[in-house]
This record gives sequence, structure tokens and C-alpha cells, in this order.
Amino acid sequence: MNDESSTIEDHVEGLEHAARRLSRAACVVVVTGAGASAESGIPTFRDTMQSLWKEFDPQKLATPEAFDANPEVVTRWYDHRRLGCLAAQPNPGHGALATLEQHLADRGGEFALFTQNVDRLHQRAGSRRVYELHGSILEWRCASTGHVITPPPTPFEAFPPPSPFQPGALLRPNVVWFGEALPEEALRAAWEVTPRCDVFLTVGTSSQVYPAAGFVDIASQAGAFTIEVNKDPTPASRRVDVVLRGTVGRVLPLLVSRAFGPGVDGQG
Ligand code: BV8
Repeated sequence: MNDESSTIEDHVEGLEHAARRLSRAACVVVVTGAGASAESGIPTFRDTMQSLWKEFDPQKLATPEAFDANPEVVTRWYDHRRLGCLAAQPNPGHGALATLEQHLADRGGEFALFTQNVDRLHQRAGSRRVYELHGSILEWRCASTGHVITPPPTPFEAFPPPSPFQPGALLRPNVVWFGEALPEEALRAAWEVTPRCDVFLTVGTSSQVYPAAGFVDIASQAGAFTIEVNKDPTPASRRVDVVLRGTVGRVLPLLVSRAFGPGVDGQG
């Protein structure tokens, strides 16, 4: 990169190497976590406990046991987060992933995005092949019959919200709690495409929750070039080929525009 074109913005260590590999890839797999939505104003999973929730542990609340023991607290927490997700807008990091997917499609390549996030911002940013590993907070389901609904963008009127499908039953968020199985289709897709990808990106995740945190190892062991985008070190940092240390909203647009030329960095 010559001096004229490079700016302080561009000096993300490893960017050129990552961009070169990405520009040649025929199959790209991405896993995202809460850090991808942080710049949209959605608190990350482990930072989500602020103000009225500060005395709760998210890992304890995101369980079937907590819902059974205290359905009012759990459904209030999830409805509070649901409304936050509805009010949020996709950020340039989401846009860059949608642009990356389009570039792979334009060249007849393959792209798959596995998100641990439950906010649907990837879809709102234009990503098409998205697998929601941990479900969606915008959908709720009858805890007894499994019927799924999309509640209106207003707070529930009662907590815990009653199910309209069975008298006495409750509604719960249609997310995957700790100890619950991930959606079959998403897992099957992950096991199928991850070992075939040329480049694997792990984006904005603390890489602590399985099985999602293990996908990077499957890709790496199959020979993929692995990239981590995170503002902080994670357990995956020492296992990937390149760490792009920085915020998703800044690094991903840089990476995509370096790999595929200017003006395609997800900035609209
Ligand atoms: C299951 C619900 C089996 C929705 C969540 C090995 C294999 C399989 C399972 C296990 C295993 N070992 C242990 C387990 C059990 C468990 C697990 O992984 N426990 C952990 C704690 C060790 N896994 C499970 O229980 C899974 N189920 O495997 O079932 C089974 C099989 C058959 C039949 C029955 C059962 C279920 C896991 C899903 C749990 N549900 N959420 C919700 O409430 O949101 S997980 C929860 O953590 C969130 O969904 C979140 O997505 C996920 C991961 O967190 P992150 O997304 O990484 O968010 P976090 O805040 O941690 O980190 C944010 C990162 O971004 C940080 O690194 C930060 O530095 C960075 N960052 C912040 N801002 C930015 C940024 N980076 C860049 N730019 C920024 N601006």
C-alpha cells in the first residue's frame, strides 16, 4: 500500500494478508457474536447486565431452569432485550458482511454466515444465507406446544406472557438456552460447509460458547485460512492465522474494501 492511499485508518496489523486471502477465496464461512452488534447499541451478552439487570448472571438467566424457576424475571429480561434489538439499526460491520456475500455470489463462490446473535440485524443489513445458531429473540414460542409467533413491536402486557395456544401455558423467547440443543438445520449446515471453506472468519465473539466456538478449529484443521476480528484477545486468538484487532464496525469494512476494491465496504 503506497503512502498516498494508506491512512492511519488502514494500519490494522495483518489487514493486507487477510485481504489477499479473502480476495482469492471461493468459499467463505463467518461466525459472529455479540461484538458484531455492539456498535448498533446492543449490549454484548456478557456486558448486557447493566442497570436493573446488574445483579443477574446472563449465563444463569439464559437457561430453562431459570425460566421454570422465575418465568417473570426471565421473560422481562428477554422482552427488554427484544425491544432493544427492534430499536437498533445494522452497523457498517453488518453491511460489510452483506457486501462480502454479494461479492462471493458475483464470482460464483459460496458464503455462509452463522450467527450466535438473536437480533436479526444481519438479515436487516441484507445478508441472505444466515443461520441463527441460538435462535431469535424477535420470535417467541409456546413453552408447551412449540407454536412460534412474532409479537408486535410493543412490550408484553403481562409477565410472564400467557401462551395463546394452550390455557395456562407460557410464552418463552425462541432462543437456544444453555443446555438446549442448537437448531438441527443450522448445525448440519455448519458441519457440511465449514470443512470446505477456504477462509473462515470469527467476528465479535468471546469464543467461549460451544459448539459455535469450535467451528474455527474445524475450519483450521481442514486447511482454511482463519481470521479473528475482535477488539480484545479471546481463546481463539492464538489458534487463528491472523488477528485483526479492532472494532467490527471499523475493521470489516476496511477488510472487504481492501479485498474487493474501494466503494464496496458495506458503507451503502
Ligand atoms: C448445547 C441464548 C447440547 C440467547 C446463548 C461442548 C460442546 C457442546 C456444548 C458444550 C460444550 N462445552 C460446554 C457446553 C455447554 C454450553 C457451553 O458452551 N457453555 C460454555 C459457557 C462453556 N453450550 C450449550 O449449552 C449449548 N447447547 O451444546 O446443547 C445438547 C445437545 C443435544 C441435546 C441437548 C443439549 C447452547 C449454547 C447457546 C446458549 N445460549 N444465548 C441469548 O440470550 O442471547 S449463548 C450466549 O453466549 C449468547 O447467545 C452469545 O451469542 C453467546 C456467545 O457470546 P458472544 O456472542 O461471544 O458474546 P460475548 O459478550 O461473550 O463476547 C462479545 C465479544 O465481542 C467479546 O470478545 C468482546 O471483546 C467483543 N466485542 C465487543 N464489542 C466489540 C467486540 N469486538 C469487535 N468490535 C466490537 N465493537
